[in-house]
Amino acid sequence: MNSEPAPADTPESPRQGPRLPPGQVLTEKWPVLHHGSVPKMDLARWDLRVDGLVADPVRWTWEEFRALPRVQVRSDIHCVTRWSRYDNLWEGVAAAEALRRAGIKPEARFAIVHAEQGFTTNLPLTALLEPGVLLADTHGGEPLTPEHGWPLRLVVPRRYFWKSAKWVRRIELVPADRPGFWEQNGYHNDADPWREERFSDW
Ligand SMILES: Nc1nc2c(c(=O)[nH]1)N[C@H]1C(S)=C(S)[C@@H](COP(=O)(O)O)O[C@H]1N2
Ligand SMILES: [Mo]
Repeated sequence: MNSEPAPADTPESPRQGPRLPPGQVLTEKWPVLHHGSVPKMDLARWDLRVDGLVADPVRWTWEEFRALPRVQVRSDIHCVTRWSRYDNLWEGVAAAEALRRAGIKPEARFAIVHAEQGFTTNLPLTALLEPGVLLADTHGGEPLTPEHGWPLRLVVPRRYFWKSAKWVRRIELVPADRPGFWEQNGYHNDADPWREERFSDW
């Protein structure tokens, strides 16, 4: 397992190559895929936490989260089940902005993203800090629908879409990598679509 992000993954050296990753088929539909059921959610009880290896663990209510500085990002979706969907317009809060507010400790190397019902996914901290990675609450100018992650999902454009956790509630910064739900169930730890990192070898 390679814990260092590849040099080509850094914003300083954007990936050169085709827009459509190998083995993918373009679609204009937006399939719904997840394990388990769509959670019922009461916004009055919703919160988002950033904790673990941070100086000041934060907990935002929905109102507080909505008051954070916002960004718009247009990005492509690449699902491991071989569909890709171009030009998705997301709006929300940059993951880097949210983490910065909690004060990232130098020992933090990985992030465990926690969603409703115990779902998790893991990413190198550097992957979460890349431009274009955001905590999104709208898609195409409309609030997310429940099945696509309302009220809030992570969007990580440069990884297969299972890393883009729906119904996100917590980002935990940790010193060492820890495979998440799909990563424990046969999916690749790194999930780079241009390297076709679909499934793990173990
Ligand atoms: N909380 C949660 N998020 C999840 C999943 C899940 O099972 N639970 N599945 C992932 C997978 S495998 C995919 S392909 C995408 C699908 O997102 P979509 O339904 O919006 O297309 O969500 C990802 N996020
Ligand atoms: Mo998936």
